[in-house]
Amino acid sequence: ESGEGKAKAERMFSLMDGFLKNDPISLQKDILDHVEYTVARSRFSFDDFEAYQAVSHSVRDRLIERWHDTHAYFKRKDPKRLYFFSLEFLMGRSLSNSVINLGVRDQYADALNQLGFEFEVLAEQEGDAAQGNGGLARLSACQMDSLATMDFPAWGYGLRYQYGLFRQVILDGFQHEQPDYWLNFGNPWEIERIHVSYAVKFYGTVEEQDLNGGKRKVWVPGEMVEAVAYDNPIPGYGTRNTINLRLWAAKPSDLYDMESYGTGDYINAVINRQKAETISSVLYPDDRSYQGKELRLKQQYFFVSASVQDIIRRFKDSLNDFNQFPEKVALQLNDTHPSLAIPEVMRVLVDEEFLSWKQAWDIVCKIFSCTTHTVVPEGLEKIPVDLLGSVLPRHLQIIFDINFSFMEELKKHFGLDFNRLSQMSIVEEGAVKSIRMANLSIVCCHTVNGVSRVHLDILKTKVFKDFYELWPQKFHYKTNGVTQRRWLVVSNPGLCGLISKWLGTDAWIRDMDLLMGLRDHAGDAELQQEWKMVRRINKIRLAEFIDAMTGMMVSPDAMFDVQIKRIHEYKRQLLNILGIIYRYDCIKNMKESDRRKVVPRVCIIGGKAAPGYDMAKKIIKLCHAVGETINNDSDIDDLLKLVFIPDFNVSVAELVIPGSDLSQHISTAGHEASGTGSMKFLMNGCLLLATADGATIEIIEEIGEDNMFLFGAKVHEVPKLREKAENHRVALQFARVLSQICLGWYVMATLAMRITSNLSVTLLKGVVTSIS
Ligand code: OAK
Repeated sequence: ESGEGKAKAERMFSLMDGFLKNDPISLQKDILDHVEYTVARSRFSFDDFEAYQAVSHSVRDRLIERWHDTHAYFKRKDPKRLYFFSLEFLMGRSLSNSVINLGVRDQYADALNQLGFEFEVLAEQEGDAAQGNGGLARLSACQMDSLATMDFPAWGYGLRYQYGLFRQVILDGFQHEQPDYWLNFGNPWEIERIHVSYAVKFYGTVEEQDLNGGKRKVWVPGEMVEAVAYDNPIPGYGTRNTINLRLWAAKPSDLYDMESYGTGDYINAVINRQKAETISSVLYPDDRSYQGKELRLKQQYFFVSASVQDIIRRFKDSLNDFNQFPEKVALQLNDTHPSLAIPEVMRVLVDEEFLSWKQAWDIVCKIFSCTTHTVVPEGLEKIPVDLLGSVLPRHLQIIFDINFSFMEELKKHFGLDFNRLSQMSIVEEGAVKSIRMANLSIVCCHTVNGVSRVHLDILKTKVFKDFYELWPQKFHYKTNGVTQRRWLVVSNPGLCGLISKWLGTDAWIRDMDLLMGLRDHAGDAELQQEWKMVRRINKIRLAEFIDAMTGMMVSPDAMFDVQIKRIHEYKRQLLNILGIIYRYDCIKNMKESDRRKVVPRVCIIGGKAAPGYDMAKKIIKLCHAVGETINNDSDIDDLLKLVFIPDFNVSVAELVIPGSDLSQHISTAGHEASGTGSMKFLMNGCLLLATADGATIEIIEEIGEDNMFLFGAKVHEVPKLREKAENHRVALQFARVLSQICLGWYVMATLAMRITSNLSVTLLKGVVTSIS
C-alpha cells in the first residue's frame, strides 16, 4: 500500500494501539470498576472469587480491544483465512495464559498486591473449560495459541457445551461420573453475540422444483434450531494478533415454531421449543467409540452448518464471486467429526448459490483438508445410512452422488476390482449400511494429515493403503507439538525464569529452537543446582496437592514416577500397575542391606475412563486396590507408594508435570498416533520411560536413546508377537475346554457313583481317575 491509504491505515492502527492502559493505577481502577458494576459487589468488600471475576473481566476488556483491532486489520487486508473445525477444544483455564500472552502478568500481580490480593491465589479460583476429551481436544487448544502467536488470520469453530467432560469422583476405588455444569458461575472469557445467529435445519424431505428450465433440489426441513455465536478471543504471545474461537450454542428458533403455538397447547409448545437446546448441552465422553447416536450426529451438523453459513457470509461481505472462494478460504477438519462440512458446502453452493455440480466440486476439493488422529481402523467413524437419511436427507443424496462419481473414477483406475471398490467406497454395505466418514474426507480433501511420521506410515501401509496407492500426493504428516506458553511459561514459572536467565533472552517463548542454547551450559554446576531447586519447589507443590486431593502424604525426596492420560488398554496403565506389583514384591523379599540401595519412589497415575468402557474402569479399581495394599504396608514404608490422582484435567496436568522426575508413555507400539504428553514432560526436564511409538520415535532421534529409558517391541515387531500370543491363547483356550470336559465327566461320574452304589465301584473309580 502507498500514499493516503497507507497513512490512513497507520493512523487507524496507532489509534487502536492500547486504548486501555496497564499501569498499576489504571489496572486497579478497572478491576474495582468491575467489582462494583459487573460483579455487583462493594469495592470495599469482595472475596477471592469475586476478585478473580473482576480481574478476568478487566483482562477480557483488553482481549476485546485487541480482538477488534485484529478483526479490523484482517477485514482491511482480506487475506486467505484459515478455518479450523473441531468438535472439541480442551482450553483449561484462561486467566494466567491471557495475562502472559498479553504481556501484563507482572503489572496485574503488582496492582493486585497493592489491593491486598495475590495473583496466583486468584488464578486458582478459575475452573477448567473442559470442552473436550483428551489428546485431540488439547491439541486443538495448543494450535489456537500457536496460530495466534504466529500471526495467522485464523478462526476456530466448535460447539459450546453446557456440560463439559464429566468430573471423576472416586468412591471405594471405583470411578463415578458427575456432570460438569461449568457455566454455573458465568464465563468471563466468552462474548455472547446475540446478533450472530443462524438457523440450522434438520429432518424433513427433499423436493424437486423447476429452475430456469432445469430442476433444482429443495430441502424442506422438519425442524429448525437457532445457532448463537459465543466468541472466545485467543491472544497471541508477543503480538497484538488475537484470533477468535467461535463456539455455537443451540437456542429455539422463532422462525419455525410459530405454528405450534396456534394449536392451543401452549405449555407443550414451549417445552418442545426448549428441547432444541439439548443439541449443545453435553459433550460425548467416549473418545473413540461411535455408537451411531442421533444427538451426536445433530451436534456435528449443527456446528458445521452454522460455521459454513458464517464463513460464506464473511466471504460475501467482501466478494461475491465463488470462483475466488478457494483464494479466501481454507477449511481444516479436525478428524472426521466435522466432515459433514463437505456435503454441506456442496449443498449450499449447488442448491442455494446455484453453482453447477462441477463448479462446486472444484471448490470443495480446493478448500478442504483434514487431520486424522487415530491408528486403528475400528476407531473410524461411521454413520448409519438410515439415520443420516432421516436427519439430513439432502446430505445423504449428495454423499451418494459424490460416491457415484468416485466409484466411476476408481473403475477407470483399477478396473472392476470389486474387493477394492467395496473397501474404498464411501458407503459400507452390510448388516447396517453406513457412511464411512474417513473415506468421505479422503475423497474430498486435497490433503490428509497424519500426526507423526510413524502415524503417516501406518495410514499409508495399512489403514488407508488403497487410497495412498491412488493419491499418494494427498498424504502428509505434521508431527504434533504443544505450546510452550501454556506448558512452561504458565505452568512452570521457576524453570521459565531459569531458562531465560541462562539463555540471556526470553525469545524462546516464541521460538522453541532457541532452547538448544542451553546445551552450552548443561554441564555448569550452578545451573544444575538452580535446576534442582526449581524441581524441588515444584515437587513440594505437587506433594501438597496430593495430600489435599487424596489425604496421602508423600515425600518430595522420593522419585515421582508419573503416568497421566486417558485410561485405555493400549496406553497400558495395566502394565505400569503390574510393574508396581513386581517392584513391591521385590522390595518385600529384599535383605535390609539391599533395601538401603532402593531409591524411594512415588508412583502417580491419573486419568479418566470413558463411562461405558468397563475394562478401563476396572484398571482404575485395580490401581486403588494395589495402592491400598502397598501404601498400608509398614514394612515397605516410604520405599514405594502408589497414588491415583482423581479428576485429571488440564490444570491438574499443569501442576503435576513440572513436579515429575520420570514419566511413562508406554503404549503398545503402533497404537498411539502421536502422543503429546511426552513433549510437555520433556520440556519440563522430566525423563521419559517410553516405547518407540508415535511422536516418541522422533523424540528419540532428537534427544538420543541415552537420554531416556526406551523399552518394548518396535512397531514392526508387534504383529508377529501378537500372532504368537494368539497361538498361545488358542492353545490355552483348547486346554481349558478339555479340562472343563474332564471336570464335567468327573462330576457326573462321582454323582453316578453315589447313586448307583451297588455298581462296580472299583470299575467306575478307574474310569474317573483315568479321565481326570
Ligand atoms: C479422539 C477421538 C477420536 C479419535 C482420536 C482421538 C484422539 O484424541 N486422538 C489422539 O490425538 C492426539 C492428537 O493428535 C494424539 O497425540 C494421540 O496419539 C491420539 O490418540
